[in-house]
Amino acid sequence: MKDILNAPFLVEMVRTTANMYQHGWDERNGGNLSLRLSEAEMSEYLDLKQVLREIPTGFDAPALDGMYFLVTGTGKYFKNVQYDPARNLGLIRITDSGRTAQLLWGYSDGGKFTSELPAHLMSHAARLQVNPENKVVMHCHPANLLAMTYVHNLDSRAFTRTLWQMCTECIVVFPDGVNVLPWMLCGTNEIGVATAEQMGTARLVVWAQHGIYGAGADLDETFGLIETAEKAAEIYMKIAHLPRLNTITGNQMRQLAEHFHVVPREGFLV
Ligand code: 2HA
Ligand code: ZN
Repeated sequence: MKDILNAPFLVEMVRTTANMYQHGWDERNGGNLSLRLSEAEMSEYLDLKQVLREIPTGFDAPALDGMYFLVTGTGKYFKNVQYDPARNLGLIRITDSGRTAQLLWGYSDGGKFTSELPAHLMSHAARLQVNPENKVVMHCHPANLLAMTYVHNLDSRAFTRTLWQMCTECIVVFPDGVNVLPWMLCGTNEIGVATAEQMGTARLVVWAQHGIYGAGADLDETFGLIETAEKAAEIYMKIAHLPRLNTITGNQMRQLAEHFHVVPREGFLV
């Protein structure tokens, strides 16, 4: 077997968590990340028949039975993933209608997956229905998006329109917009269900006064999605208290959508 620490998916996961930390999105144990893997990707690195431990998940996710995920560990710091991936990450196979996670690698100090596993797995299931290529669910605490949830109307359409107005590229990068959830208790099945429901119509879901969830086909794309929304929120927080003399108009956004062949979320532009 080849060394899993050299597997492209693991290298990319480590680089992404380090990068997220460096962006200030994942203080202390903040944030969590899951990457769906195929058997083919892992077969050179792991004996998939070797189950180290079985860990109950506490919820149902029948659509994910038999799927594999590389997931950050509960209580672990993104800052440290690069120094000890086997301690801070775990590779699990979902079985038993989603009720059990079979640990195949990682969580080497006896740990387990993130407390936000419900939001991750339910979001994976929701995004897979929209896009079978979806592989990533990413959660973090970017400062400007968080700040914005204290001073901006939390209506998803209003929030999206403001972000779209802040940088020309926004409507092209996330034409589906962002959905915003009011403050809810984190780490629960309830916030998982609510997040997954919102993931049906957008790849970005803001948790008011907490952070953001992003979903995408790979780590790079999902990182870029959150990075773009966070940049827009940064502009907003720089200008919100100043008189606005100029903006990106609806007509200009329509030109962008047409030119870059994207379809803005129904009803959000008008
Ligand atoms: O502890 O970010 O939402 C990690 C979190 C919880
Ligand atoms: Zn969080």
